[in-house]
Amino acid sequence: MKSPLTLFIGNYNYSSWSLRSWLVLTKAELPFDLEVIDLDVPGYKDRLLALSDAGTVPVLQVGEDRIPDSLAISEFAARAVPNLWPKDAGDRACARAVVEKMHTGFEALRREAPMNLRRRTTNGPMPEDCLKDAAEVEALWQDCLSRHDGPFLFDDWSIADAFYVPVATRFESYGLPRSRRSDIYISELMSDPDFQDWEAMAFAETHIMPNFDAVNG
Ligand SMILES: N[C@@H](CCC(=O)N[C@@H](CS)C(=O)NCC(=O)O)C(=O)O
Repeated sequence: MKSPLTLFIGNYNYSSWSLRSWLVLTKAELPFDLEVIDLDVPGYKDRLLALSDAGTVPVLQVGEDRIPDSLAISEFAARAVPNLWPKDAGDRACARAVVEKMHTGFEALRREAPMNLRRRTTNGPMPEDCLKDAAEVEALWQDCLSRHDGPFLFDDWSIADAFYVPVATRFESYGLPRSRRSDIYISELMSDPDFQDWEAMAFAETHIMPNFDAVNG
């Protein structure tokens, strides 16, 4: 039977915003159908623009309505499953702030180290502005982790962790320097069975985006 929810995503290997929404819906245990749209192939933008004015994925179809944007999709899921955000009001506010920081910031890290799950490179030092962003991410993780017992940013898994999973993969893909504490957190995120399911789909997928594969190559 067709589910009332359909999540439209980009390629498993490259689409970090899709991964975030997929993880949130998966953790919420909300049943949903999935449609993958190959990015950067002829006609792909028209397909995206037919789904939303933004012309981006992810998009969640809910009956007749469509929700574009990973954060809006996360908020939709959290209305059905409130414990996707931390219970404590202060923690919940902080979690929203760190999600917002990821949603709008760390531009150099996103540009210079795009998510590319199949990628493993140690080709020399990454650009200075990218390393600066990575250090800022680490400081943010350190701050959250030091105020909680772990293993996640706000103790139990939350939307905040979903937003930093693609960042954790960038540390792995581009060999970004990190502290022991960050390394433990990254390992925690990478060993999550749901993430591993997604990663397996990325490894099985054959679509290639040469421009992304060439960044800092
Ligand atoms: N703010 C949006 C960003 C979405 C976004 O930029 N998605 C990328 C894929 S990860 C995309 O659709 N790109 C379309 C394109 O490259 O034309 C969100 O949080 O969902």
